[in-house]
Amino acid sequence: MQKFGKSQPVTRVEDVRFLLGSGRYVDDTAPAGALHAHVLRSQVAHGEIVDLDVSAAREMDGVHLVLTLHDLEAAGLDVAMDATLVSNRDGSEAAAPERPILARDRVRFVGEPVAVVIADTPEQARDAAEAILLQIDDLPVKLDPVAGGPVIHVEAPENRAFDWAMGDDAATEAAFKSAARVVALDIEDNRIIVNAMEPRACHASWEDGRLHFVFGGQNVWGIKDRLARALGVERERVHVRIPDVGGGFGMKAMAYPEYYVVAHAARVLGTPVRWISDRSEAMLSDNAGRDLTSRAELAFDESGHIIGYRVHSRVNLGAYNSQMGQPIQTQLFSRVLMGCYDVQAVWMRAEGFYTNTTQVDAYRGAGRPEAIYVLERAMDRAARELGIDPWELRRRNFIPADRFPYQSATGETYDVGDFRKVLDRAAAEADHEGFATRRSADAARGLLRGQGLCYYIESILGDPAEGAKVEFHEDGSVSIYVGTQSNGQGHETVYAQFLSDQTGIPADMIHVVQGDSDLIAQGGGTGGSRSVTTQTHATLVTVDKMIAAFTPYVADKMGVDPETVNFEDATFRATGTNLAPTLLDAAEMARADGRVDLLQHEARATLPARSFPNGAHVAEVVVDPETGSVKVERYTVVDDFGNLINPLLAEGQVHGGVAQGLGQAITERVVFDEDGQILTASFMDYAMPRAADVPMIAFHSEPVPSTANPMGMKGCGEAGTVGSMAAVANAVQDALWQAGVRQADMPFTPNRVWDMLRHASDAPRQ
Ligand code: SMO
Repeated sequence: MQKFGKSQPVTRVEDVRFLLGSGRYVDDTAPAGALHAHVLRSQVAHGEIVDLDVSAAREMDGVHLVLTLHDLEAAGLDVAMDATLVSNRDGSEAAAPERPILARDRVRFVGEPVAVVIADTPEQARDAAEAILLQIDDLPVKLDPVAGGPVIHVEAPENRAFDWAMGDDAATEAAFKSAARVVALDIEDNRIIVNAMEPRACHASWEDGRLHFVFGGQNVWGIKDRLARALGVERERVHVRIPDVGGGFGMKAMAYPEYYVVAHAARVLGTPVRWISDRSEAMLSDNAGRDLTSRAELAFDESGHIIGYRVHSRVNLGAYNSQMGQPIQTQLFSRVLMGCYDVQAVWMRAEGFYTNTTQVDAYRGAGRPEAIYVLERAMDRAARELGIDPWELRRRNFIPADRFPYQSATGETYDVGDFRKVLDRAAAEADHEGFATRRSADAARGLLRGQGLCYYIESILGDPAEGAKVEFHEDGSVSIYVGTQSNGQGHETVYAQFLSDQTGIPADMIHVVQGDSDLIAQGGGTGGSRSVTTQTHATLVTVDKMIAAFTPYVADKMGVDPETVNFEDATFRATGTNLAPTLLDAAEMARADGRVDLLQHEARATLPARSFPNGAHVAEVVVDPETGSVKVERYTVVDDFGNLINPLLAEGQVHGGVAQGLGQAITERVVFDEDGQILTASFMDYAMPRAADVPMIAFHSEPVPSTANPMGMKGCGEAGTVGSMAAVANAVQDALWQAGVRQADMPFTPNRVWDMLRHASDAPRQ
């Protein structure tokens, strides 16, 4: 069954709903009469709670309940939030200090939840929260993520959560010893706030001893398990739903304290309870992204071939281990440590530190953008220091197309790739040759133009297994139940399109069902660019099973031997009969015959291996040295995503991903004052990229079909972010190099760029 050639740029069916304002997000789905929760948060970054008195708040108008950690523990909740840990390089375990649902004795960041008020109206809840007496004795604040400083957790006396390493230390050391040239660079990867359009929200109600919990997330089953465990109820008694989601980006993949408290409050009160974060609250309490500094070293032989690579990162985890905080800048970073280059002597070390800041966790790409950012910034620096053209340096070190499958130094099996072909296409599409002319034209006007290249690779992550169920309804429509979760990416369109391609069932007759733990028993959710590949794989296996199940039935109807029946061009056919039923026809007959077993088909399937999206991003920026302003003027992407179901939606994913990486590079920055107060907790102070900041992004596909799955797909959800940070930053560094700037770190806001230029004015020019 080879029908993947049907790649069509179908527009998104769900956009009608979203663009007309008829999307139904979490807060739109709260039951009438639900009470409102408001969270009292710490206003200091570090301190001992010496008094927490909620008695006045409990007496306020409209207040039904006020909860502190003490109340949760008295009710028997398991209040310790879980986190995945890594091992230290000496074999010991990483630090695992408790992260309680609400603060216990101490607060460790501004925005940490301390108590929750449940009242009739949001205003009453907020007023009552202000009536809570919370007295905190300040402690010294630690913001700089290096060892030492005031101790945040006794479990980590140096504030070091982990000291993790991977690779071949001895071989890498030997490579550096024998190197003709070594290039080193320190690189900052700035903290960002995720800023989903829809802030985090949830509501909970209990009926007949069952919890019905609705939230904005990326997976219903993970939170189902967590709520069951924390609240001490059987799994079967927890029902989780996710309605429309206004952006997840990894930030919404994780559990948060509010979810447990709202579920518990609804149980205590016997009334539905709802909570929605406001914007500044989100900026204080949502998991942040990135926030690490790295030293990268590349060892070269005399011909410009890399013979060794070493990275040492210092990672700011924030105040607590978030759910995936530890693995991201360690294990996930290491997956693509050496990118697309043929180097085996590699070593990385990552130290994670606690600070009095909001916890840091997954942000679109989760470790892969960070790794590629370090590598591709270092490659550009190496090209300069070695006097080799940056495009040529990459070509020279690429894993050649005839070397696949390729075992990477960090244990990944890259299935296929043709990096040189993709890069050549990028040179043509970006008019690389014309750059020198454009640069001279700008120079004549006193402007600095720079070009930046990033060649990225990423691996799809998450559970390689996924399930699908197809159900035929009486009205002739079909439902497909999926275990992945759209956060706005267009899954409804793509999954219907794929099932239609495989079966001939018209796409507009197919309804995609997602995000309901009562309707779908198991699933992997969305994250790590896994959705389309795992979900279509499960669909493919389900369709095969469905056709096999229908074949004997249809053969019987046709009066032919089942061996002679083929499913082709959307119909069952056999020689010796004029009957050629479609699947919908066959389902209708089966229903009439009472063959209910033929009306539902389901299967789970596990991807045989991971696939590796890769591609080239080329950015051109213009810097005005008078003002420090940076304009991204041209942006070209050539991606190898393997086979595409819907090139239009893949392009949309790239546009969104590039906008996020570009935002981090030129506008977004989290600033703390010396007391640990976030100075950028509103859109007045935190600059998201706007339409005028983002140029038209030219997207091209240069597919080398993956051999790791039957669809030949590679995944595309995070790739735009992975490639864009280094492309934009390399372009800015290229522009500023002409003015003597030798250390250019994101974000390239006008003020920072102007400062870089001012401080470079005495530096020798090249
Ligand atoms: S940052 Mo993602 O949801 O793997």
